[in-house]
Amino acid sequence: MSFSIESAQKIFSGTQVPSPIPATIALFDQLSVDDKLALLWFAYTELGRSITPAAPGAARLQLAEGLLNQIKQMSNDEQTQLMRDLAAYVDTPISRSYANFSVNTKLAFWFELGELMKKGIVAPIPPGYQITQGVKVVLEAIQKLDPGQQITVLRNTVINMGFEPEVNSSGYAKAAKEPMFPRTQPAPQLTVEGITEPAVLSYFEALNADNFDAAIALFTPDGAVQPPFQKPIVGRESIAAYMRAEAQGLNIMPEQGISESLPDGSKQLKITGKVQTPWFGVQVGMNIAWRFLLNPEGKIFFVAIDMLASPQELMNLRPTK
Ligand code: 45D
Repeated sequence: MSFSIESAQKIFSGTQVPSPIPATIALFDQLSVDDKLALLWFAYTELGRSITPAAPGAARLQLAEGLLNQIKQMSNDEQTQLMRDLAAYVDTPISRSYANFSVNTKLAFWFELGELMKKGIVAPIPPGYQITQGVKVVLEAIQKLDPGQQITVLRNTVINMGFEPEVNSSGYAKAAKEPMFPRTQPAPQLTVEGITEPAVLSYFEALNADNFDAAIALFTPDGAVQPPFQKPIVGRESIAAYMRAEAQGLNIMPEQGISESLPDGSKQLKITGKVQTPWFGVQVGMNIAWRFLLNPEGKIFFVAIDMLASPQELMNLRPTK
């Protein structure tokens, strides 16, 4: 029996609702660079309030520390220029080092920069800045999203910044030593209405314990994970590297699902529920779906993680045929 990732990507496609997130990011992308920085500042002064105080401390800056010290020594004009270069993907040595940071280091870097801006150590949004119509439109689009979608927009704009000489297409190969989000609570006991498949339940339990070795053991050697709005990450090694970098400290709270057996003995499952990121803790619950394809031996060949377009979609579990 042979599966293809392409066909796996399409499972339960009839139950999916288009997400407003790419459209919002497309609006953001059209802004001028100063408008982008201003937009992020306004959005962040709202949303940033719900960043858990413990998170940035736990996500120790590591690689970003040197860069931040360099920035503190700069003049205000140089600091503004550096932020513009990052947001406009200009090829500079700093934009290149930034692009090499892991996602959590990028977020921690901006978090710290935001703190330094508030304290007046790093140049703020220029005092005479006049909000433009474009910025208003994007802010309104962001306000219409649910909180889980709002932080995703913020995150995705931040991780796209900087300059990457060549696109990193083969799995997940960022060299960075990752910041840690230590667990303060043991993994909860899970029950997922409608789901008894051991590999799937073990997958959730392993992630809730940051036990990524246990998680990848549940996959076939050619298995794949497709994160929200990304291409699949293929193979156990790449999945493990990706998860160590990006899945630490998540609270995975699957609620309900459906499971369908296919004629060849494989199974497809769709499960909906909530996920919390260590950055926002209990303050923001993201509405998420997992679409699993298991081989006849019960190993995970494919799992797509989708951000749901609306909370109503949590209930949207009608079978495909
Ligand atoms: O430019 O099953 C300033 C996987 C100035 C694994 C600023 C997963 C101007 C498998 C305002 C200072 C990982 C896929 C900038 C599941 C400026 C699996 C700063 C899913 C930039 C379930 C801005 C996990 C700042 C998921 C500081 C879905 C912005 C995780 C900070 C989602 C933004 C996590 C932050 C998300 C955003 C985290 C901290 C969406 C964090 C978002």
